[in-house]
Amino acid sequence: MPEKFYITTPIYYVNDVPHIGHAYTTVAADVMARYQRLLGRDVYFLTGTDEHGQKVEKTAAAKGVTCQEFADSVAPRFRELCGALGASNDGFIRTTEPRHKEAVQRMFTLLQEKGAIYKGEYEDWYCVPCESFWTELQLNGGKCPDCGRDVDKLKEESYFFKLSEYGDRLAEKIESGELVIMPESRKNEILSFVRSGLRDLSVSRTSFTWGIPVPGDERHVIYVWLDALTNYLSALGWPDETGDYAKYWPADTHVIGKDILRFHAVYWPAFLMAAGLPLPKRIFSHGWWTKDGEKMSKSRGNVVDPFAVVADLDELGLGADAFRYFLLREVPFGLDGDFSKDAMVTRINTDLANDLGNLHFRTINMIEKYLDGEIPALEGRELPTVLAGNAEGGSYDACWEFHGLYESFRARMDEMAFSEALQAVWRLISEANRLIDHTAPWALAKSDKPEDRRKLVEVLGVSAQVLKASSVLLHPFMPVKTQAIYGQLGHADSLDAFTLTNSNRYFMYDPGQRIVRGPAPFPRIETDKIRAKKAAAEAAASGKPAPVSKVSVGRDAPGAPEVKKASPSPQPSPARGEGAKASSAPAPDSDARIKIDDFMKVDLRVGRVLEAERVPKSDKLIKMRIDIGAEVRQIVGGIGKSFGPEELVGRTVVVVANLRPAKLMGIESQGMVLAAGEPDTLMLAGFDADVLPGTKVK
Ligand code: ME8
Repeated sequence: MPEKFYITTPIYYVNDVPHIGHAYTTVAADVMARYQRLLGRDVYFLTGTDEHGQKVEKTAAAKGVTCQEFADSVAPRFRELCGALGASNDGFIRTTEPRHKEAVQRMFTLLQEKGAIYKGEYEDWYCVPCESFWTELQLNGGKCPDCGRDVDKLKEESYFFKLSEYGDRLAEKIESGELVIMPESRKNEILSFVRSGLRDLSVSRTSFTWGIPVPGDERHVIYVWLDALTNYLSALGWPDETGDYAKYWPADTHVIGKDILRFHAVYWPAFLMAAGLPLPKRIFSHGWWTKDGEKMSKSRGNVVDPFAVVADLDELGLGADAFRYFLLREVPFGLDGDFSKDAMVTRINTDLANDLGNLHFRTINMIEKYLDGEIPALEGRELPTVLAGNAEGGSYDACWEFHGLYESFRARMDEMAFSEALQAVWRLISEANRLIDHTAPWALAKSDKPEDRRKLVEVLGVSAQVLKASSVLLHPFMPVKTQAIYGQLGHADSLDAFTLTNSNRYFMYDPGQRIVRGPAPFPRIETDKIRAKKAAAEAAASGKPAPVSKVSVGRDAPGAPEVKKASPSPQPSPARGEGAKASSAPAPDSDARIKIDDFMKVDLRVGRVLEAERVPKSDKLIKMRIDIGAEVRQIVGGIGKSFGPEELVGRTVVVVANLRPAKLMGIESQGMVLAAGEPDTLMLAGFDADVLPGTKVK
């Protein structure tokens, strides 16, 4: 029998539409659920909607609909959010469902039977939006300490839960680790709150009606938090203690935002203790997202709509996976983060399009081109010793330590340190890319020496293994894209059913496995193009002429005399003075010599080739996108007889950055790449160590 794993998100209030905060919790819980499935566990992943309470009652009244109608209109949006984000939830609970109402009423009577609830009178300060009572001392300048709004003095008959009796036991359980609260700082916060003394808690209301009635005393509705928290049980069929409840309770992890920690880490375990039910094992409280440095709110109008973000990314061929990756990579889980589109684009372009995208592109293309599409099996060779002795600079040995990677990835994932777990995989991806740079398989492929052939096979075999390892380990984060990469490595099985066991073996290939070519998984986001397109669309809508975009400035100017500058045949390097063309270089004392000032006019920059593709109907021209630090240039070069696109991607080159743009076969070239030699034996100018793109060459 596999071990079980029960994970939950909070149930979201229908009073609000889904926003990035909800998306964040759902994605984090989904990644954990998928990771646990990868480990072979029997997972139950629950999410849902919280539909009772005074706020819902007020909103529904304002809209002139019944509370149920209002809830019915909003709840499906949260269900759709799961779909849009690729969440793999096994259950979705709504608190207006009969199964939930029955469970909440049973919880209430059970607490009464155990003597944990008594009737009394309540008088305190009440915050309507937060649905919380506050003592005089807790108020912040007379306002609600949570939301800062006005509070009202309320007195009402109420049922109370004897929370004050559970403080010591609760603190013990938290201290002993029986109930884990993460991160550590949050645990300390809760411990000091518990130790400061707990007051009995009002668990019923008579001031509104939209809730679950107290059994036998229907003037009271059950406190919305007792109602809401019970969803974690009702979704498993409790009070029936067989079936899913027997299988999955207690929860292994409740994922929540820091705003609702106290309800989960104090009230919920106290209710469960009083009811004689087992406590959840772990509560992880994550941080808060702001937008461009500001708190998100409807009134500010800066709420990030996750549906819109996913739709935009879908249009770019990236889908929800890129959003999921960004959310969990950008901010260490547990800390606060700030959302901006620029940060998201940078993250996606750097990590996904460049690093992982390059490894994918080069591996697939080179195996196809040099090894006839067959993935090397590297059979009988131990991973850690593959290529031993061929290391240059000793940096890429780490590449083979799948075992080490697996251990550190697991350790990070187990503690929900998603960003760090991703960084562990990215170290491997970078090592593999560096390995390709150092060993230059495109050069090895041209050699007749048997040791070069062996090296070629090993480099590409290892690249394929790294790509496979990455697609498996990253599957919980990017389920769609990793499946696509995995499929291109010739696997027909679903990664959803893949089980990781503690062995290196599954990253190895058996002979005969073949590449199945497919589209690039992570197209680069061209912000310039998007802006231009948007401006054109806006202009079209307003009937005005489209503004000249940054991308198109001066490009298509008719008659611009610059064809020569972006000549498809780069000039030979004067420094080397080799070859037929070099012999036509001016004599040293000729008047044609230039002054240093003239040379300094040429802006030479270090560039890194991000993408490369052949220009259709040309055997010579290659269109590249080259990162030159401040921007990405499209450059068309006449180097196609010497290099294939896969040999160029990832290469560091020298770019003439201040040439006027020119068109080659109708395609704009915004600079020139330096190379030397004849068209079919060109060598690219480069450096003997890594240099950052954008660095000036002088
Ligand atoms: O609190 N950044 O529901 P809710 C990060 N119904 N996460 C955020 C966020 C932000 N800016 N805003 C919201 C409730 N969240 C109750 C829960 S559970 C028994 C009842 C996330 O719709 C975060 O997970 O207000 C937070 O805990 C949750 O949404 C609150 O959702």
